[in-house]
Amino acid sequence: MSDCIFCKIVKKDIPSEILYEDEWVLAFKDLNPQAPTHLLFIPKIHTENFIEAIEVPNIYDKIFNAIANLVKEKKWDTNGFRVVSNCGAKAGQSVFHLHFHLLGGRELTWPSG
Ligand code: DGP
Repeated sequence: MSDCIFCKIVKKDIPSEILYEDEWVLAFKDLNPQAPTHLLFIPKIHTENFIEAIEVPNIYDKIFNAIANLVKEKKWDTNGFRVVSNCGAKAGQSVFHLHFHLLGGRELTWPSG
């Protein structure tokens, strides 16, 4: 989508700090980090949210494998990180291209607000 900021990041029209990339998935640092580790994992194909993305074959396998592999590769502490996707404006979604936040590196409270 031409006006989608994450599509522009995929195309490298907007710079980002990329930590992982394959044919389907991109992971980069969140511009407004809420924890010492705060990455966004997105499908390269544009899909709006967690529900719309069910139309994209195997997309969750690809994203969740990318998350787990990166955590393992970076040797990040596996005791205390969170993966979350805000679905819809009422849940705090502000960019309407599916993304999963990976948050870690500090104590995380629950429930979230
Ligand atoms: P959400 O509120 O769940 O839709 O999360 C969107 C996140 O995207 C938010 O934490 C900030 C981040 N973000 C927005 N624009 C940019 C950008 O241009 N670059 C990067 N790296 N992150 C962005």
